[in-house]
Amino acid sequence: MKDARRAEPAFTGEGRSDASPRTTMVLKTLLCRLFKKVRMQGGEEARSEADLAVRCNDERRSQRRRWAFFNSLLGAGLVVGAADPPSIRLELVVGRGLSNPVYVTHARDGSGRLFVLEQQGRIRIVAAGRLVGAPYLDITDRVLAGGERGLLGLAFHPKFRENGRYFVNYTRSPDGATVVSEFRVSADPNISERAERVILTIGQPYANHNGGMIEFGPDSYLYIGMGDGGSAGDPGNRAQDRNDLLGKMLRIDVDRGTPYASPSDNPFAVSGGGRHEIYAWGLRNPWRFSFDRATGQLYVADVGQNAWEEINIVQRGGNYGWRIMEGAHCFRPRTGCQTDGLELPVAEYAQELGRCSIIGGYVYRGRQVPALLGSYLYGDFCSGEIFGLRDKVQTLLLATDLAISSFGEDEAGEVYVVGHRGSIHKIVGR
Ligand SMILES: [Ca+2]
Ligand SMILES: [Ca+2]
Repeated sequence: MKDARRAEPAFTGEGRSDASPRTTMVLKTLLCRLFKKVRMQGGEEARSEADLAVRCNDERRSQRRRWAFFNSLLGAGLVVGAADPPSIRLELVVGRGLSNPVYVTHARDGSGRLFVLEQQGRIRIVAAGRLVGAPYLDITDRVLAGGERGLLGLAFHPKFRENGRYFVNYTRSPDGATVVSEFRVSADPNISERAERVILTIGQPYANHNGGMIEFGPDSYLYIGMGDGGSAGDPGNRAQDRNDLLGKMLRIDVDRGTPYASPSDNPFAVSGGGRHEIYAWGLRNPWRFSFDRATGQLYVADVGQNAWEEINIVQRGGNYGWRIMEGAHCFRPRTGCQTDGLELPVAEYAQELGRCSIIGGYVYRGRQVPALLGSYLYGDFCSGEIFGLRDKVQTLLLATDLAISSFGEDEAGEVYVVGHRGSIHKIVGR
């Protein structure tokens, strides 16, 4: 699998060109080691090969941070807006005991608990700042995990407190299809029933671009982000095909129908001309999306092919461009593409300086960092940077060493960052 070329699973999917960030990093590290060896022969104390590697990696990391900052100043896809950007830091919530976490959320039940998805197929609970030992749910036997596959999404019903219903999105073993299923809590609030009711199954032609996010909108309908199916460049042109559920934002009503109904104001629900579940289309891999809890606006971060990462405010019936466009640029054809009727992203940034894959987050509506109010927070999986978008201006807020797999909110609207190597962090002020 192409993903194996990476040091860790990425949520982008395809191989990059030969000048991929990974290749560039390896080259830089080799050059650094060579350079240091020459310096040592000139009198510096001799060190082991392993030590050289560590020192060069450290150097590379801090170089990347500096470049990220300069890049934000120079405006290569990113522009610094605020002269004095909000000062944030990460407070560690869970630092051990988690395996490949990919999401964190809350149950809308007033319990204050956080629910963490482990990619292999477990839901874990964090209560009063401590990771609960026994999983809330373990369906590792039903989940095909690795790369961009696994247990990818979790959404509690708006009336979970009364009905105990919640929903997950996972990659099914053994065939790799996407499944959206309903589960219920058991008599023990910290343990789920294992019986499931399958709501929707969507076949996947390739291992990557499975989307994964599910969330209830302010309209109480379930939104499902579907990737274009995978490979690279959307070979089947599925994102533009309104009769295919891949490459779409879907919206369904899980309180009516068997097993669901489509809201009558979905674009094709009444008029036809496409699948009735479709809400918006032309998406490549909407790995993470969220609703602004103040305005209800739907922010979708669409992962780019090999040049541009983008943020969209998605509206019903909109065509967000893929594979005709990548970000605000022609993709196929490379020049002179027909852009009539396509919705452009509200922001984009280039895949350079170690950036490879946007990880969508949340419009901040919490209380911990007043300076962030109204900013859309998001990050990059490869660079570990955390950005803020406000009034169309993107600002680098923090450079981290995390492989950021997701953001998440607690019930109060505080925002968390998920490190794929096994950590959960809360965004707080300095
Ligand atoms: Ca796929
Ligand atoms: Ca787009």
